[in-house]
Amino acid sequence: MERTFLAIKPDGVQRALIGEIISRLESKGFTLVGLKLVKVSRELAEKHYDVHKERPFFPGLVDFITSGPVVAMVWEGDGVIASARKIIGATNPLNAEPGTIRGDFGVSVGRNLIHGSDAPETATREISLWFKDEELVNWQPTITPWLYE
Ligand code: RTP
Ligand code: MG
Repeated sequence: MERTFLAIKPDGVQRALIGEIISRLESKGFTLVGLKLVKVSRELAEKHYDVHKERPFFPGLVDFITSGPVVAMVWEGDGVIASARKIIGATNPLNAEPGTIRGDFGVSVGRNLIHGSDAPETATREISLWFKDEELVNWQPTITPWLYE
């Protein structure tokens, strides 16, 4: 089954939205297979956002991601990469639909609460960047037959 990397950014942690955010993914029917609270190093932040390193917002983004604890997660399920991006909503919370995490809780692009991998290749890369193999748990919830045919 497909896996994605999601991270609740320092603003989501500071605003006490960890439970709310996890709850949305959990009740959708996705399975949490990796979870930890991380004080992100500059090296990890720069690697994670490597694709944006030439962009003007890159230094501020790295400062922000390293400014406080981040909740790093791996979620599993059919189509979880694209579906999690929908649940998260558009990058700028002012453009994100109500009902999405960013649409319901955010007002600014630089404080958009959560990261989600945007494609299978980035999901694979980000999962291995943030987690060791032994930190991921292979399990299936007993409700699986009630989620999938
Ligand atoms: P993310 O990678 O954090 O999940 O966000 P995303 O895919 O929706 O957006 P992306 O284009 O990958 O941008 C990464 C993060 O950079 C910040 N950003 N700031 N000031 C700006 O114009 C600007 N543009 C992007 C955002 O925090 C965005 O989440
Ligand atoms: Mg992105």
